[in-house]
Amino acid sequence: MLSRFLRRAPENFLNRDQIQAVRSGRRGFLAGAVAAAAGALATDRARAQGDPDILNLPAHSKGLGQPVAARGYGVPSEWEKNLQRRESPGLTRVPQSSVSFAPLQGLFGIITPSGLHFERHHQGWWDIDPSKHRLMVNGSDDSLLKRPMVFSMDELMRLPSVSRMHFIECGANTGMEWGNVAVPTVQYTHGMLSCSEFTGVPLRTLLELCGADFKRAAFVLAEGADGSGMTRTIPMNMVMDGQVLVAYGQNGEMLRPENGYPLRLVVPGVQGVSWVKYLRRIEVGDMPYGTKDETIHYVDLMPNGLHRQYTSIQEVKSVITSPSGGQVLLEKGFHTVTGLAWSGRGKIRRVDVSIDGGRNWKAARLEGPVLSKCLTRFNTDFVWDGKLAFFQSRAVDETGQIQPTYAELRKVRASRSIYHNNAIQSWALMENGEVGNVQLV
Ligand SMILES: Nc1nc2c(c(=O)[nH]1)N[C@H]1C(S)=C(S)[C@@H](COP(=O)(O)O)O[C@H]1N2
Ligand SMILES: [Mo]
Repeated sequence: MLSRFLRRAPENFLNRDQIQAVRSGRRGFLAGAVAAAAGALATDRARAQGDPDILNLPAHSKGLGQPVAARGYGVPSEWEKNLQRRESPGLTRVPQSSVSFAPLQGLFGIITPSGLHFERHHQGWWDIDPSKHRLMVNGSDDSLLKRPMVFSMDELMRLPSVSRMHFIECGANTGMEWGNVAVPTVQYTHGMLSCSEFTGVPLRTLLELCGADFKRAAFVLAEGADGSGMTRTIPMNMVMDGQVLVAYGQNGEMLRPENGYPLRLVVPGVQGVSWVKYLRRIEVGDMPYGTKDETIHYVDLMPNGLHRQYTSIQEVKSVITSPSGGQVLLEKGFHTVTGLAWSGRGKIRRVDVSIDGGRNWKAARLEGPVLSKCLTRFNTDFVWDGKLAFFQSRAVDETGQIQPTYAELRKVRASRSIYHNNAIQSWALMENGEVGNVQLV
């Protein structure tokens, strides 16, 4: 139950007076919850002896519950209503070309429930009739691919499938932080990030079926069926190792419409824009295509004034999701600090956590499983003495890449970027228990 108080969304902030009321009124309750969870505090005897919530039998212990299959498709508890994808009003100009952020502050483990998966649409989402959906595979000329083919969903789903757990992160995730505007919560700083088990057919299998000339074909173009004209170039070497999937499954069921139903590309480790949704065409070519979304969007303005295009790998990154901005620690004493780490280059090797703004670091526990190009959950112990603290996490991946500080990142990238920010995030824990977004220089 302690997490109930820690994991409050911004819409539900308490003001200082309310926090004080909670502190004085429910002290015993909170202390007991911590003791049960962590075994770190003595049980509050007075509470155990006098709390009506344990002494009185509630209605649900005395009557009949809901009938079986009252809901054909299950939904979360009424009590969890506040955990929602949310839009940032400041970012939304047109509701069809927008983002909803995943509520990272309230999630456990590494899988994002499909209904909370972030959404990024350039032209709105569709619920496409799968019986009418087709995938065409062709070559930019006939010598690059011998047998152009058109697949129905049924034909694709009869082919041998694989299931893999991977994160997807929009290249613009954490973009506002370049400008140090102190976005209030982790939902809005890092919530263009999700992780699912995806099921589908390796793109390589389809290209083999169609007789692609793998010696000359160096790139593929992926095209979506929505009006955004979402097309991206993907290097053939990524396809050849079998990791790129033409996916129809997400967390054990079909993709959600918002996430590309009935077919999307999965490009592990690569920024979200390459994971083309409503996938309708793959073209094999011998050079990069230079489409709209790789020339005017998702490019990085470098310090020397040049634009960097075709950035694709999402570099090693991590963030503490609890405690994080907008949450309030109601009690001194034991707390668990937890967060997520990921790298587009492979597995997470280590995550260090600092509570003093990066002066001292301690290796966190990796909860496991630790998978390649997948979110990794970490946690560590924290005993709060009521003083100001600065939380940071720093991830290291299996290739030895270390997550940079803002000072290090800005040295290489300057500060006019929007995209590809993997800097170490800092949260300040104030003496009144409130946690806020800060950048330390
Ligand atoms: N067809 C199509 N594919 C698309 C997009 C889109 O608007 N249309 N958005 C891209 C972007 S920018 C991102 S970050 C991811 C987001 O995937 P999600 O909405 O499933 O989270 O999808 C990518 N694929
Ligand atoms: Mo994106």
